Formats: sequence, structure tokens, C-alpha cells
Amino acid sequence: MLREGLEKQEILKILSEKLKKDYSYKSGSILGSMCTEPFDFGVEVYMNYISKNLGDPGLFLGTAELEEELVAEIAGLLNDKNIIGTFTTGGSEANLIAMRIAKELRPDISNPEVVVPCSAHVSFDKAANLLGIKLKKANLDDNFELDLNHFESLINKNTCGVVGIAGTTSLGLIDPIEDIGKIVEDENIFFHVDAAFGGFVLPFMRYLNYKIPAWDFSVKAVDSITADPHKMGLGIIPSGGFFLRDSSILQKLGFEIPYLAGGNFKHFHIVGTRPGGTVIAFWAILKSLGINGFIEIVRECMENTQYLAACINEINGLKLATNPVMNVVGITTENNDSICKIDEKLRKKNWMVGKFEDFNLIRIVVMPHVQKIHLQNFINDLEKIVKELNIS
Ligand code: 0PR
Repeated sequence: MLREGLEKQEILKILSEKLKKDYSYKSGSILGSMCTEPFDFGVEVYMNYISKNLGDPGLFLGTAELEEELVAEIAGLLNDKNIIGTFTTGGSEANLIAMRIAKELRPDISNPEVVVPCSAHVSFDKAANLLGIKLKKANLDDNFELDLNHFESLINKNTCGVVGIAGTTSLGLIDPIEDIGKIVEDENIFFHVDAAFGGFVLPFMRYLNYKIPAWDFSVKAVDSITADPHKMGLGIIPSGGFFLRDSSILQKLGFEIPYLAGGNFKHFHIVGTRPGGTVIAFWAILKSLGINGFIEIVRECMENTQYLAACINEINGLKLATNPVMNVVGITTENNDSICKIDEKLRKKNWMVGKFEDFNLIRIVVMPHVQKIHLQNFINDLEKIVKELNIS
């Protein structure tokens, strides 16, 4: 560390030089990310409130109240006005909280197990590892849909929780939440839905008349949901969301920190100090965009998704892994050629896509920063690469 500080101008110059290495959303080259440029009014609001700490809500009563108001708004989107909720560092923390609740609600089980589809996000592996839970993974069928019979067969007397996904990481698919609900509804098994991605897409797709199966609190057996502002909510990183049907669980299982300056309270979080600015910003984003603003954003993402899907269908040697349900497109090869070489060549041309080797697919997430012109350029390059590699 320097003894004498540098001039601000000099520091800013160094930073802008160093950060040139970063890829930007605006350039369109980031095609495989579930994050995007936050909504600009949210950024403006965030900058005013960066020091708010929801880890000590007794000091920031106004911020805590805004968090409650925000949960109430989202409760409307998730179809149960009586839920409680809180904002986390992301989907991983929200899923970890859900897994902990599933385990703690069943102290009678000494070797707890949770059943997830094998398309579940890696955060469930992390949570299982940290909590000493055995994760049981249910197979997918040839269309990447959950094999419900296999899922059911993995449930036994040690099962404390099950997970369904509304917007899978690899393909944006929706698990049969109602069917999973029927399997567990009379059992003492916690049912968590991971809608980290889908949470701020699916409610708006309904307004656009897409047929979306029930996936939220309208399904009686669903106990909790992850839905992340910093994905399709256009929120500021880091902001995930955890929503819970039975508010009494907070009293039972919340952690207490008795010495806080603002006084005692109960919380589920893994982190202590917790950003309030991101929550205030998301409150402002929802107020500013309204339902119609989100509908327009989702409409454009879905139009671009359909455009991309149609283009992929035209390229000899490539095919869609499955028809996109939301704004995620999986691309695979027609004759089982490895997708890795395509991914490598795409990277050389600065197209940063997601690669899922297990499923032999590359993933494009058609986020709001992805414009049609970016997709046209991408398709041109992709077509050339497929020819160069003699994929047919
Ligand atoms: N659940 C689902 C269904 C997810 O897809 C993700 C992350 C999570 C939970 C965990 O969320 P956090 O990352 O907020 O903890 N899915 C993204 C993905 O794997 C994460 C990501 C985001 C990766 C941006 C790359 C990237 O550029 O695609």
C-alpha cells in the first residue's frame, strides 16, 4: 500500500485502463449470463443509499419498512399476499436458507435427504455440503424434462425436503410443480421452488398470454420460493429474494443477534451485514417500471428469443436442445458432435455463451441487454464456425 495517496484523477485513469479487460453487457458479447445492466433509475437511487445496513434493521427502520413493502408487492406476483420474505445476496443464499429450513423442521430425521431434479443449480450441492444433507438427484428424460416417477422413487422416510425449478439454469424449463406438490402435500416434507431466474419472468409472461403452468404459491404444497432481483428483475448486484408461506417459521428458526445497536430481531440470513441500498433500489425499480414496464421488457426478450430459435433451426448441423419456454435458448448439434469446439471458436470471436458439457449444449440467455442486432451478428459467426468445423 502507498504511503501517500494518489490524486483521484490518476486513480480513475488507472481504473478505466484496467477495467478495459472486462466484457460489457452493452457490447452484446455477453450472451450466457443471467445478469444484466440494472435499470438506470435503480442505479441512481442506489447511489444515494449505499450505506444502509439491513443487518441491523433497528437502525434503519425506514429501509426495513421498504423491504416489507417490497415483499408485499412481490407477494402479489407470487400469488399469496400473506407470505413473508427477505432479500439475500443472491439465489445461492436464498436456496441455502430454504435447505436449512427443510432440515431444521425435521429434527426427527438423523440422516436428512433432499430430492432435486438433476438440472438443479450448483447452489443446492453447496447447501447440501454445508448442511450435511444428502442430495438425491432425479433424472431428466430425453426432452430435458423431469422424470417424475424417478423423482418420486427417491423420496423416503429420510426426505426432509424436495425442490422444483421454475426456470432451470441450463434451459429455462419449468418443472411440474403441481405434480411434485401432489406427491408431497400430505407428507411432512418442505417444498421449495427455485425461481431465481423465472421469478421475474413468469408472472409477466402470463400477462402476455403465454400458457404458464402453476408454479408459485398458488400451488398449495409450495412452502418457499427463490426469486432474484439481480437476474430478470434488473436489480443491483447483489440481490436475491427468499419468500416463505408460513411466517411462524421465522420465530422458530430465525437466528437472533441480541447485541445489535438497533436491538434484537430474528433473521434467516447467512450474512450479517446486508445491503439495504439494493433493496431500496429494487423498491424504486418496481415503482418506476410498474407491471407494464416489466411486461414490455419480457415481451422484447421473448421476441428476440423466438428470433434466435428460428435462426438456429435454419443452421444445418445445429438444433435447439428444446423449444424455449422462457428467454433461455439451448443449442446442441444434430449428430452429437461435441459442442466444446463450437464454444471455443465462439469465445475467440468474443461471444461469451454458457457451455453445459453434461447436456452437450451451449446456452444463450436472452437478457434485456441482448438486442436483435447482436443476435444477427452472433448467428453469422455461428454459421461460419459450424461450416469451418464440418458439423452437419
Ligand atoms: N438458481 C438458479 C436456477 C440459477 O440459475 C442460479 C444462478 C442460482 C439459483 C444462484 O443464483 P446466484 O448466482 O445469484 O447465487 N444462475 C446463473 C447461472 O448459472 C448465475 C450466473 C449469473 C452465472 C451470471 C453467470 C453469469 O454471468 O447462469
